[in-house]
Amino acid sequence: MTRRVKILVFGTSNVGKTSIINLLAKSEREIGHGARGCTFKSEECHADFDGVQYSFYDTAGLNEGDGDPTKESKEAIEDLIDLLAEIRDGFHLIIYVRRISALTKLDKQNYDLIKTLTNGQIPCICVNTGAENIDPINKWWEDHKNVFERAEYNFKDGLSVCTVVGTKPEFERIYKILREQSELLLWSCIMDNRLDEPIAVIQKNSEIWTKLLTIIDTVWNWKIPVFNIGLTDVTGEIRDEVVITFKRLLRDHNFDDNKITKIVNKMYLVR
Ligand SMILES: Nc1nc2c(ncn2[C@@H]2O[C@H](COP(=O)(O)OP(=O)(O)OP(=O)(O)O)[C@@H](O)[C@H]2O)c(=O)[nH]1
Ligand SMILES: [Mg+2]
Repeated sequence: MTRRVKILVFGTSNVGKTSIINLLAKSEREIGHGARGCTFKSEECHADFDGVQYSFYDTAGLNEGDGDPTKESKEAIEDLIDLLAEIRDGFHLIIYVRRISALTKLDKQNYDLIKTLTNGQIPCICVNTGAENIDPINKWWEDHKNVFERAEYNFKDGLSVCTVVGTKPEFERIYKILREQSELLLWSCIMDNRLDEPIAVIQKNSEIWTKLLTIIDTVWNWKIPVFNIGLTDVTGEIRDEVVITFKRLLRDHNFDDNKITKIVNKMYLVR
């Protein structure tokens, strides 16, 4: 068993990713109050439970692409790339966070994105926030998990929880109890489903390119030409060509030259 269990917390903006980490790590990181995203940079947050040390990686929310990525969505994807490149050993578990609601296209896009990135190898649990009116709290997941299965999600497990903090003492009295129940459910689900050893997200070979293009395509709906070559065995020359094309694509989407160099170097240097 490795020393620190690493958990990637992923999902669209404003669904409660930071709130979940605050609950588990007993931290007070800033949470969102409006329509705008709140976490813009991935952050590592430590927690201990049952004698085991955990690192949670809070990510910036990824939102639906409309072909015209905003500054925030560009930064979110760059930041995710940085994080994946940095955490070379990989992760023991992914927590996919969403708010209780009907499944949307965006849910599926984000799920497919994380599945593609991880080759489907790292177990992923689905945590649905906003269960304050459900009794018992996990009933929503129990009642709806087959909906996810039918829609071809492949979660190892899931939960419905409440992670909100009350803004008034009379609200907080109730929310506190619900958060305590949620915390126990979360830890038990994490312990049941995490790997003993991490799996690296980005492997040594240049499959990274195909993955990265898939990410960009998924997140921003960019129209990106498919490279029909065996990217796992590309020679230096072809690889250089891929890099040139990739740089051009980033430039077309108004990334400045420093950022482009930074991203390309990051991708190239991974392992
Ligand atoms: N009703 C309800 N609101 C919640 C729950 N969990 C979080 N929230 C609220 O949802 C809003 C967003 O929470 P955050 O934890 O900042 O969400 P996030 O996913 O980290 O958001 P970004 O960093 O912007 O991607 C805040 O106003 C929270 O109070 C919950 O279980 N129930
Ligand atoms: Mg956040």
